Amino acid sequence: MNTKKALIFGITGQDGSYLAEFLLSREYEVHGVIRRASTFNTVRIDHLYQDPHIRGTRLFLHYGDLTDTGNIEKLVNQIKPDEIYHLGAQSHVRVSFDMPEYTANTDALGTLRILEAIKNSGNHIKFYNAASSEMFGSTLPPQNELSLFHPRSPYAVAKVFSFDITRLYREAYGIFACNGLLFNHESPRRGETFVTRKITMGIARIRAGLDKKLYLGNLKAKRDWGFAPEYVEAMHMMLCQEKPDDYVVATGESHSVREFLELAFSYAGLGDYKNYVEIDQRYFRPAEVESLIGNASKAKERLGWQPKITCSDLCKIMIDSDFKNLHLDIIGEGNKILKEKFPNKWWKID
Ligand code: NAP
Ligand code: F7E
Repeated sequence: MNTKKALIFGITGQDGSYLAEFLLSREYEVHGVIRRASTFNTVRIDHLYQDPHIRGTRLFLHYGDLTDTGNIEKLVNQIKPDEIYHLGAQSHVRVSFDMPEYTANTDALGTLRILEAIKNSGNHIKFYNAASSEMFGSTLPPQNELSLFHPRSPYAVAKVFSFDITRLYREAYGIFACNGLLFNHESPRRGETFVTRKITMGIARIRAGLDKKLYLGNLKAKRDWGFAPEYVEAMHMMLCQEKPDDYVVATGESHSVREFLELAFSYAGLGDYKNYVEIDQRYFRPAEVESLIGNASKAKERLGWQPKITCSDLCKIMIDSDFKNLHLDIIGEGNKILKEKFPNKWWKID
């Protein structure tokens, strides 16, 4: 059998970890780029790690960084992947206001560096770029592939560059390059400072008696929240098409942060969130994206992609997981939903 090789930038992140698991389940050889850090940053992929000395190992990790052109060129030339999934980014919107230059270097120029490496290699490599619904910014919902970009953060501006440069390399050099315009997607592996995970973890900590309050920013903002394992399958589907293209991936359902809070506190049996939540100005952004609702009709028609998990399901899945992490009795509806909706799931339940 001819094993396909994938190279993942951002393999240690939420999406990278699920994508690696998915591709390994499809018999791929998976190479991932990790950053050197003084503490271990591989916690999301530790369950996938295989000793490279063992025969048949299909997961390989390489040190690298999106700001290091020579390293990227070397990895692309040495590994000779069939597919590259570019999921690496400084992905926190609020932090991008504190570190705009670093965010642009990593998220915008990082994409260009990979595309140049692909072009210069002369190899036929399919490329997936993680664009973002944040690029729509203040464009009114629902948003689809034809909606205007009006970015509202240094992160979103950098992603607009990454989107445009990916499309340009497709049109100018014939590279099989796709942009996924993914709306927010969450999971038990979501970074702990993004709002859904901050809420589900905060609730678990309150239930465990570790915290009394949860401090948040703008509760009015609306997001289209989906389930990350379903979204990484869409990335792979894009690279399996005959022609490269750009796709919105979303649920089409939108909720405010306040609604997510109400769902979460009610499921956890804590009652009114107002008894626990306080507003802290530090979590507001200099410019906000008020409302995102994705129209994923194109992904449905052309890729056959359709999500199964609703926002309420997601909230239950994440709370069950965070209760388990703190050794609390879990409520169990989230785990039941996972079993019912994914009898053949390919990822480890956290
Ligand atoms: P994430 O959990 O924050 O993971 C980001 C990954 O990028 C991590 O592996 C991180 O490494 C790596 N990284 C950061 N800076 C890097 C650098 N300078 N060089 C190399 N690697 C670097 O993000 P995610 O939620 O999985 O999202 C994956 C991608 O999709 C990102 O590009 C994000 O912007 C985009 N996106 C996400 C969503 C969403 O809702 N999740 C929606 C649309 C688009 P460390 O682990 O070492 O930090
Ligand atoms: O914020 C509000 C905040 O940080 C969602 C990234 O994956 O998705 C993500 O970006 C909303 C915003 O996600 C807090 O103001 C209120 O309106 O969870 P978030 P995000 O900014 O939408 C997109 C698609 C990406 O591409 C990004 O990489 O929640 N909010 N209070 C808060 N947000 C945070 N983080 N913390 C709060 O305390």
